[in-house]
Amino acid sequence: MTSDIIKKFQEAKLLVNNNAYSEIKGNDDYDYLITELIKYIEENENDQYIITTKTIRNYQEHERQRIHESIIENPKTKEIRENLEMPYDIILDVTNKSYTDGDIEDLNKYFNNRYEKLRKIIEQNPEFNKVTDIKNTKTKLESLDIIGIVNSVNSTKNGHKILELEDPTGTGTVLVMKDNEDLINDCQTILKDEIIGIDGSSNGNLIIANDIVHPGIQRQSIVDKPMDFSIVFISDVHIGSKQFDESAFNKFIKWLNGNYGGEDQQELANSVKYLVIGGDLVDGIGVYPNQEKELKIKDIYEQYEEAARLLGDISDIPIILSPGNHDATRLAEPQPAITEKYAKELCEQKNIEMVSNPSLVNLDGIKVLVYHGRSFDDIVMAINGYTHADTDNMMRLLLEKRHLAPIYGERTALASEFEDYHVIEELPDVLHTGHVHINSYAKYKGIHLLNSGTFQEQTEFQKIYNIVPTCGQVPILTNNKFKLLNFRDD
Ligand code: D5M
Ligand code: FE
Ligand code: ZN
Repeated sequence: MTSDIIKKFQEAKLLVNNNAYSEIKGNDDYDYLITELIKYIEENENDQYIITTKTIRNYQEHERQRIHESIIENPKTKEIRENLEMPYDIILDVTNKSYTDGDIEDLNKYFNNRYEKLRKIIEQNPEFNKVTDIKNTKTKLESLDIIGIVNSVNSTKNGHKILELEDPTGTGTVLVMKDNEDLINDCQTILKDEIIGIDGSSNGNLIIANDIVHPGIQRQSIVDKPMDFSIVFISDVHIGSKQFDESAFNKFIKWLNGNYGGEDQQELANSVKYLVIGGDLVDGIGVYPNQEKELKIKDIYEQYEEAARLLGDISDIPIILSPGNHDATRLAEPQPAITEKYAKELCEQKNIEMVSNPSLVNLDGIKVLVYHGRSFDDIVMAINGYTHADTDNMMRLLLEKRHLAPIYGERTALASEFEDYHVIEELPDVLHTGHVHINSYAKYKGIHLLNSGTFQEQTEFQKIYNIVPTCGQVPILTNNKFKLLNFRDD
């Protein structure tokens, strides 16, 4: 039986050898590939009549070159950018600050540091300054303020809530009465290991809560910082994955270079001064069981080479590149920046600034806190009714808790450093996250909360979890306004 593949080539007076046949047959969309191959041969290798794997390589290289040429920067965009100043500085990067060898002593130091940093922030609350040590709450006290780390949150059979709090002097049990609806509601989103303040009284045994105080945001009047340019945010590109949507990514770069979309879109592209990448640039290897089957590029070095080839077309705006859980760096957070060991070409690209996860950067006056967002997995597990699509709510919570990954010891591996770098000490203008592959935008107390989605189509794993990614949609902050561009055809 002659296969339809062979037939199609025969019609074009072409033969196909065994290796090329197997390769074509293994392609998800071989009809398209055959049509393209025939076209390529007619136009470029007219003297050939046998298709070999070399012909396929030649075709692929030719395609790459064609796409590359259509992507190269528009002269107008180039001229505009040459006249723009693009100053930036890294306010917080933990890459070379990591000293842990992971013993228990470090863990105590780590939690003490978390406690001290957040206590200072809670104490800035004007109604909260005379803090009682928890060890001194075992007598009757009409009024007290304590600050502690949450060891546990439980419900009683009568519908009250019991919080176990700990400070460096001891532990205490806090009762939240069920008729205090606001507080009971607040308890729904309190997480293990976060730091809170309690305003209340003590009956000598239990502390009765009047109010729960979060570190939160004390800013009184919030005004947008001046911004007459645009910042583009992406993450979760997953280069190397079979599901990486290269066509959408190429269109994105083409747009960034002023060569895609209408006049408005070109104008928008011309105003872009920075690109921030929030992790999972590549798909990595061995990140989850059986990942091999989902990989188009099975070698980590080659994945970063491919990333360098794709990002190489963005040549004259600074790219801030922070890692995620699929990147080749320590998995435990804070994750040091990706290094030359795995990503030589990217590190050599002069407009790429490798930073840690998390990190805080100042882009011409706009402070961006970049955090990949692994802790969302833990928050989704811990809070009833939250899904991976609720990043705007989860980002609000993180800001109220002033901590990027409150829960210790679950899916988010946290290195027990001497210092807790996930505490949000300095408030940003933008909190940029990724990881969930679903974009979102909200503004909260003057801070832009932005999740940048993905360039990876739905994977088998995500099907099981019913995670529907927003693939190829790119958020942009332009003059303090949010815009979303779609680079998918469908
Ligand atoms: O994450 C891709 C998506 O999969 C994102 O929505 C989070 C989700 N995800 C990743 N790991 C887990 C685990 N362990 N449990 C539940 N959901 C998860 P990515 O980091 O790109 O693989
Ligand atoms: Fe991802
Ligand atoms: Zn991720």
